[in-house]
Amino acid sequence: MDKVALIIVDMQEDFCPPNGSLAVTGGREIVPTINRLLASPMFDVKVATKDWHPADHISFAANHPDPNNRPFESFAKVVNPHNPAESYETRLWPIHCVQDTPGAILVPELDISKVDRVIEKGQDKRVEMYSAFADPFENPRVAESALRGYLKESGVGKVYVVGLAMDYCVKATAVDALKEGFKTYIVEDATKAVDPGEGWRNAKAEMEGKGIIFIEAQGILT
Ligand code: VGL
Ligand code: ZN
Repeated sequence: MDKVALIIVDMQEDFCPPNGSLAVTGGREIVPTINRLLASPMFDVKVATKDWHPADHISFAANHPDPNNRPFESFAKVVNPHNPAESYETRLWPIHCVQDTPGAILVPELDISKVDRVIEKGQDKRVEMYSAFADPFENPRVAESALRGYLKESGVGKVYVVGLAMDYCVKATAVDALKEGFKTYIVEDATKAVDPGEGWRNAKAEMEGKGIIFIEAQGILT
């Protein structure tokens, strides 16, 4: 288990300025750094993930009947389809990353020729899914994931997580990676948060508290 993986989370048009519906400030600016990481010989396995929602996905404010629901601002109570006694509060978003739409493509500047595998997530309309480790029934967590198996079969012991967004899918993916037993790093100049400032600081403190290590790209690129 001495192999090293780079996990590139959701580098898609909808998460990037200038046209993304859920554009993360500075989201596009991290692509050159991610491409430098992709070119580095230090990574044995390189995976990119895509948020890949059906048009009727539960995370879109537009799909909730309450007319007061606003993207970014509102939260909704969502029932776990596998355990109706269990429900959770989830933040509502603009319509984003709908399957086979231009907003769902990986940004063309990303050097995907160096990516070994692309994993799609968020296909089940009934569940929000931030973690790339999750299968569609993950949130709340009730099942194992395809990414985990792929990384374990590849002999990976250490993962570096980059991409968008630091306080949502990057965080959830890193937290799950740690739970799965991988030594987990975040390359902090290769990720951006939906809520910079306090959102970033809180997410970083939470992750560091769990044992996720924050580093800068120059610290690992030779
Ligand atoms: C994400 C919000 C909604 C992410 C995905 O990739 O961080 N954020 N869907
Ligand atoms: Zn999403």
